[in-house]
Amino acid sequence: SNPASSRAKTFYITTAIVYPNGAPHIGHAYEAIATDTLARFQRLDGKDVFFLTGTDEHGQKMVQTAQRENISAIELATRNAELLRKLDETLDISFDRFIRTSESAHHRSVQEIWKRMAENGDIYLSNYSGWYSVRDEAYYAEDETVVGEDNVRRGPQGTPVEWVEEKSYFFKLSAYEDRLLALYESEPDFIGPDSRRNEVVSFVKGGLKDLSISRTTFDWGVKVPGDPEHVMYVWVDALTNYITGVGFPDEDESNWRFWPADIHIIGKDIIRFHAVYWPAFLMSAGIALPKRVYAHGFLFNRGEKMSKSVGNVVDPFSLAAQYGVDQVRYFFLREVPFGQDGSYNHEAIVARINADLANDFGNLAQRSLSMIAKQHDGVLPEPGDFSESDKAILAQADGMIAIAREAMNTQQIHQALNATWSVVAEANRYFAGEAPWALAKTDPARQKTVLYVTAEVVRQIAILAQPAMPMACAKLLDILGIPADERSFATLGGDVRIRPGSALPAPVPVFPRYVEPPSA
Ligand code: ME8
Repeated sequence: SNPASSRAKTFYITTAIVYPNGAPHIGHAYEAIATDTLARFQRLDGKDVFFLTGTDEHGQKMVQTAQRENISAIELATRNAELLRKLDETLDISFDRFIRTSESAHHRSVQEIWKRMAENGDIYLSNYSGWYSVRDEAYYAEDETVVGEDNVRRGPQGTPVEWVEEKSYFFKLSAYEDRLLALYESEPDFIGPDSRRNEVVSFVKGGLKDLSISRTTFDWGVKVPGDPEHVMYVWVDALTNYITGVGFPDEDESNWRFWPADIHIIGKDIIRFHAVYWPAFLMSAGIALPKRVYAHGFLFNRGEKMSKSVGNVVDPFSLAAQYGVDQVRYFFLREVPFGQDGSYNHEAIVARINADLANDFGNLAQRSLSMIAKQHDGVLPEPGDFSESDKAILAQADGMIAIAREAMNTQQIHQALNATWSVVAEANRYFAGEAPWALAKTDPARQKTVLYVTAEVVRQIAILAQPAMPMACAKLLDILGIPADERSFATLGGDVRIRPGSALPAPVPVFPRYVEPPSA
């Protein structure tokens, strides 16, 4: 037999890399949680997954913030990169590699992609003059900017722009217009969701100008090969992290097998860099293109943009501490259709915790398991023949995985959870309808079947909800007596059933209600 043919299919997924110019915020937490959920889903579904995340440490924004704080750029980057790693740890983010663009391996990788683009004839030296937003680290055409009532000229994301004139290397982006349009046409899934795809296509159809890709007014970046007076434009450096992360330029490194990436998860504000510049750089360097770029929406606190001046910046560490990690993960994933903007507030979070988790899923598990504990000495009873209602609820549970797979393959995380929670609701109706507490006296054999069927449905829900809520589901699967090596999606769909006769550990509540702390 050929060992290669039995090897699992690879799945390479990335987040955007974060500017470590401040402490990580809720938008960063949101992107990490969603990407982690997609990664965990594929792992449990049998893929060989590589999940990359990290920090984007160079550029003018970092230099300016460091100057304001009177520290060096590397000190600023290190401090905030450590905070981001701590946040990832707190939120159970299962990354395989955390990359920092200040690493020497990354400098080497970026210099190599530059050389390949130059060898292809796509880089030339000239003079740049135009508008630049330090906050977006982006160049804008004059007609993309407007002067506000405050006399400040701003770019399309609302950040101030300044006039820049300097000697600069350029990338011949204009030469890639037709090839990019052909890419969007032949690979309709390259950009998602559709609204973002349309935005990119019309931007490219509007005409592409060559892109300034080096700066000489500061030196915090990757040096241009052969011309160390220039550092590379931070986006050339940043985008390249996705190939450095799997070993570029060492194409015989074992992780290189993960390239091309299956998906880059990013926010909607940086779609242009990922869906226009990045494929053009890769085409120029002769490197395979990622299969898909998916942009999520922005989060708003009570519908308002989070900003330091408004004072509504919520610290993701305190959110996790207040509500619980799995609760926060579940809330964002279920509440916000992935790809759209979303809003969060205390009442909405508490409603999800108490309704979906404590009442619906938590109670179903707790009531059935404590009946098994008290009335059956903690041993999962042997079922009798299945009735029509048993078969109906089992069929619903068996059908979840196919629906979830389809939703997750198009990043519709909320739809996978919706489908799962509709089975939670069905299972509650089944449990209430069968009334096993009454059957204990009237028909004990039937009660055993109902408890068995309920435990099997709870098992499948808990297995399928692991990507969203890894800790809580692990705890629930522990008290269902499911061994660690029987928690993958291969056990879903009805081929495998929970085993009767096993002694279960004492049930503990997994989804407590949120109770308001007493006010001071
Ligand atoms: O853009 N809601 O870094 P970044 C949801 N370094 N997502 C948000 C958000 C919000 N309020 N605010 C930011 C950068 N994000 C670059 C990326 S990738 C090669 C380089 C998202 O720290 C944002 O859209 O400003 C991006 O995907 C990520 O957080 C990092 O943002």
